[in-house]
Amino acid sequence: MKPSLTLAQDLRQVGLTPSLFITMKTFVRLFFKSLRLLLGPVMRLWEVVSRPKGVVRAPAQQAAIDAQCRNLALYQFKTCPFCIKVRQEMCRLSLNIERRDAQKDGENRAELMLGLGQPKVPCLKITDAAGNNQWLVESGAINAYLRGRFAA
Ligand SMILES: N[C@@H](CCC(=O)N[C@@H](CS)C(=O)NCC(=O)O)C(=O)O
Repeated sequence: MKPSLTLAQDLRQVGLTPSLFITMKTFVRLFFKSLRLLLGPVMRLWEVVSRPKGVVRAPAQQAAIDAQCRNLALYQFKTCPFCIKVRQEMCRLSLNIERRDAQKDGENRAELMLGLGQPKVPCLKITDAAGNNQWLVESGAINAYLRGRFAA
């Protein structure tokens, strides 16, 4: 990235040269990327180990809930702790909701950007009978919605 003239002037005011700024930015990006690479497998393992037991329903009741879940989709990142929190709730409530990776899959990310206007996850896409979509964010709000709609 080539800093603009005004940015370069702003940087000089705080005692940074453009090249030092770029070096620092690259270093910070690398640091967070390494952290994600290291913590990712740990988070995934923790998710598997702490996965709650799902509620067991009569087959007809589960089939009815599965049908309702077809109108829902969770946009998520694999190792985002807030997404894990929602996935754990989905397991607890035995909800077969489609999970869409919005981190690596460009098509899912584009859909999320179009619907929500920002790449924020977790995000639950709720489609009503008329085909209208609601984009629900905040893990706590998503879990409250799922519990309110599906908890026995
Ligand atoms: N308070 C929110 C926090 C969600 C959040 O911070 N998500 C991060 C991923 S862990 C995100 O969407 N970041 C946007 C991005 O990385 O572009 C919640 O509970 O859902």
